[in-house]
Amino acid sequence: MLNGDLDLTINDQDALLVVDLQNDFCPGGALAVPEGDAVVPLVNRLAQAFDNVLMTQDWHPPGHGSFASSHPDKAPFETVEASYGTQVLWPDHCVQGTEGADFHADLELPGAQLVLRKGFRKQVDSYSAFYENDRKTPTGLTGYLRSRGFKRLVLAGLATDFCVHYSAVDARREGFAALVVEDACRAIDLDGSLAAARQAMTEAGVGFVDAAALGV
Ligand code: VGL
Ligand code: ZN
Repeated sequence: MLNGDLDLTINDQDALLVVDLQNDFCPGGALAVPEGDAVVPLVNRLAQAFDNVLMTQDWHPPGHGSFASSHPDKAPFETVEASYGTQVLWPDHCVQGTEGADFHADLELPGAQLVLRKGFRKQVDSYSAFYENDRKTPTGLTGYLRSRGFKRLVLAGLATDFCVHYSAVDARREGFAALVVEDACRAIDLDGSLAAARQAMTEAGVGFVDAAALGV
């Protein structure tokens, strides 16, 4: 682990963003991330080290355009050309109001200050907590973080190569420092997506640490 000149001291201008720690992304769920549930105890401990904890919740209407079931003759993990570009098709997951969309039962973030729901527009997916997959429609997170005076986003959760990746890169694009706590994330790793995500995050100036480096 190369920490370079990363600031490893957590301060009140840092926000911890806990990404999509929901049942459907955990073993037994509809879009299970290998070992997705394994990060929950570490995320709980991390949260205690931060004054500010924010969460995202993947939150799709039934029949969402990112579901393979919405496309005749398509199977999960194939792709489709959406109006905004290539979209991976997923098993139905995180449908609004279902148990699969609930947060993992062992997640203990009583002080979380924001739950940002994303992916609620039927025809547009949203990996990033900042911009939907058309890369144009904002979620409002930039304004929230700016008006609260945050300077850095520290990311944990699921999945490293999709929602964590896009959120971290967009945080940089919006002018925030971004730090991914690698051992508090797990990846889907579809066709080399983890390696590609690491490279994209590195090029965007995202830092990587393990929780221990932050004293957790
Ligand atoms: C995610 C695929 C589809 C994620 C969400 O949270 O990384 N991945 N929806
Ligand atoms: Zn989703």
